[in-house]
Amino acid sequence: MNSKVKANELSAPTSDKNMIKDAIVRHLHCSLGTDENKANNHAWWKATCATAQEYVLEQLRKTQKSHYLNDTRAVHYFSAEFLMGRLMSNNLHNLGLFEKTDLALKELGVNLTDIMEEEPDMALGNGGLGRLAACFIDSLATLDLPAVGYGLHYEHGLFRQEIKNGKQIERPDSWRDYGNPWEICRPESIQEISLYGYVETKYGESGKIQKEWHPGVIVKGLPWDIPVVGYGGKTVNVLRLWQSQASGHFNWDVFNAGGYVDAQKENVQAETISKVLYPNDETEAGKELRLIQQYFFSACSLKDIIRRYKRAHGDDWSQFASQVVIQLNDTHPAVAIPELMRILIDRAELEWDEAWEISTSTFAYTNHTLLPEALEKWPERMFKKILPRHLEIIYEINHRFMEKVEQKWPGDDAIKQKLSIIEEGHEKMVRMGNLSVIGSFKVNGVAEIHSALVKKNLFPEFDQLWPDKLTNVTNGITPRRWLKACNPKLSELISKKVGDDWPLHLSKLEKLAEFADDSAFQKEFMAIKYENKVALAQEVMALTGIEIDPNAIFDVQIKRLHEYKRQHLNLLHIMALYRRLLENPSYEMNPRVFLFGAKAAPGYRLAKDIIYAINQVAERINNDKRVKDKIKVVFLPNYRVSLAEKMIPAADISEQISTAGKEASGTGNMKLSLNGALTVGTLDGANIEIAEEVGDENIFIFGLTVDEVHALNTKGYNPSDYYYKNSEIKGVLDWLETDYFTPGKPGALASIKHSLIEGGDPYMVLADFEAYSDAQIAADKAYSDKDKWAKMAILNTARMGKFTSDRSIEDYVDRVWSLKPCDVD
Ligand code: 26Q
Repeated sequence: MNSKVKANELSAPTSDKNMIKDAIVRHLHCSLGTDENKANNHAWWKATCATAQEYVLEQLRKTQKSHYLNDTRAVHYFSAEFLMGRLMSNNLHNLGLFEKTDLALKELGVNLTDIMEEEPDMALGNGGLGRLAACFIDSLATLDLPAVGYGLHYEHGLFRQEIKNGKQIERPDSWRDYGNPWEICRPESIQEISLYGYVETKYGESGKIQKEWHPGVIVKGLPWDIPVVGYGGKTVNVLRLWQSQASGHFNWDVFNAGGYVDAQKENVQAETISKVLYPNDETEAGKELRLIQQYFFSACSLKDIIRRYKRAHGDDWSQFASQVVIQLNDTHPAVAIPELMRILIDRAELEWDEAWEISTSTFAYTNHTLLPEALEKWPERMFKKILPRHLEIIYEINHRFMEKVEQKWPGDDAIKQKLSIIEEGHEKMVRMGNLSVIGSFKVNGVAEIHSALVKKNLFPEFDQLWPDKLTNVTNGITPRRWLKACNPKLSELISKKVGDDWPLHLSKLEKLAEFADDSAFQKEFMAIKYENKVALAQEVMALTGIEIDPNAIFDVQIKRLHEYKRQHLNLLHIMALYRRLLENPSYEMNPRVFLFGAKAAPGYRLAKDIIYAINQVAERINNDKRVKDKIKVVFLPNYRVSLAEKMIPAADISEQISTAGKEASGTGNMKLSLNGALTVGTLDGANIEIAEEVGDENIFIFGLTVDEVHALNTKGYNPSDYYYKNSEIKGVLDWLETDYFTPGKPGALASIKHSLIEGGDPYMVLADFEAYSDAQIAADKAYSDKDKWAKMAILNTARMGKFTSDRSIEDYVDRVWSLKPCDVD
């Protein structure tokens, strides 16, 4: 997009505090059947949401009218996950109603920040990929781009984590138990989709082969719309989430065979489809229900898009690809590719080539991982059972593609094997990554290094076949949620210095650099950090009973638990510091609080062991008087978007310590740096671009590079070398085998040592340990110089402009989508 984000004057809605006040009271009375005296916080929250929703729905109506009248091209963001978090604060900020609502409630004797706590997180995602989708739809609406988010209306989002005796327990998440005030049910747009059954081959009049799929089951998809409010409150797009229901079609065959109860059972199964979000758990891979989920929401969404297209264009398919672009968020919705082909060929009766041209001009695919074990594959047998016609189409796509490969590399069977959608082996598998690349017109990675590795290592032959297909769009985050809403004090200070349009034009933060050396500004900046730390300390006390000192360094590692993210590297370093303090009570270091937030996939044993180890080490250190509070370790349970919003503004240090080449991008790294935390990180994912922006002097980079990791692997990596050569490494690893941290249970933490020694340390924790320890010493030294630290923190905030998700979306518009904004009003 050439036009920069337009100066989207905060169109203060023509409402004032008194109207809001009246509306809240009206909703207490008329929607909730209570009154100002009886209402509890939950009722106040609901009434306030309903009030905001009045403004939201008015803009939604205008937006939809405007998109319809202009017959605009739109992007359809297909994602199995949208990690929306709470909506009230964000919607009020984006509508420009936050202050007015705050005042209105104050006059009613109610505190807005208190009632915000009533809102459950909408946790319909695992982590980065799901939150990215949420940031992107915020930016799309903010940039007035016609867009629809499509996903699943899970009854239960990501599990709620409890910690019992140091261990993770999973509990069901119930985000809609008392009703969700933002979502709108749309029974008028129900879709029906088919599953199972068989394919009949028929011969048409002209001798043309026709395929007819006779499904075994039909399931209904009921859409729920969540309005997505752009900043400035003009465009309101929708996030449409599908709930599965049993279709009214009674299965008479089953009934007549005497299986009345079985026929009912089918109803239960239909409703299971959207019951629960799968945690990203490799041990759970290949589950039938997960493939059904993917097909269910992809097929419902495609039908919805086609219904809307036909309303304007009838049976003329020639304009489809110029009106519709579909972005596949990873391979999770890739089955949409054969589904569109099926509709075009079996239903619209187009010729293959025409259908393929339309289809491959419609889809684009974002890759989020290089880890081979995370690339989606489905057993061919399972595919055939659930989607028999789609498997046939996939074979046809593959057959035609193999001819192309033969032309390019005649006689080269190794390349054919590698590029084939079908993986041969004792069990044939359908490779969703290959299908996605072959079926899309663009493929992007999510950070420069990641996209380079996608080209070089993951899909090099595809890059040779289609040199313009693979591209990069570096991830971003919405500054509305991740600075303005979550860090109001810093936001106010920033607005005083650079003006108040930085949430729309994040590069305006650059101006803060002029004040980086200004000691008065440094004091103000760090005073806000301190206040945020005080607030977090209160939260930590309430959640864990652990007392932490806001004067200590707050060192934060918050992300899903995975070996490649190396929470255990952080832990081993904490143990090493503890050891140094015990051996030398005058060991010099600034007091530091290590804060963790992480969920482990329920079946990921070592990840759960690492959580347990963090909690056991915390227990021992926090209660050891000899430490004199120089180290505190806190594991905050149930890390989620709303907890991130409290931790990020209070962080001094951001831990971004993945093995180089493993973290595709990271987005937490951007959020923390934007809020003035300094990164201790490897040259991985977007850390590299963050370092480029903030400058090497304002970040603590350490460890092996991608090339060095590769070289060490080639040479042969032997973790025992580090164990025997570095007495500190040996000390802490051996410590894990004692009962020092698990009284009475020696060996309870041994699995971590074993994974690093006998297990071969696949993520090179030991190889990076010393460099990490040195980086931490450098960070500690820097913190001792208060002015220097303040300057570095300010420069981090000042130089994060690149990482607004508005920029990411503009890159998608330029490099992938070719979209135009559509004015509303
Ligand atoms: C797969 C199969 C079965 C069940 C679940 C899954 C599954 C679910 C979610 C697999 C992966 C995910 C999520 C992946 C993810 O969050 N990736 C992250 O995406 C971010 C946004 O691009 C990046 O910043 C991170 O680097 C990347 O790890």
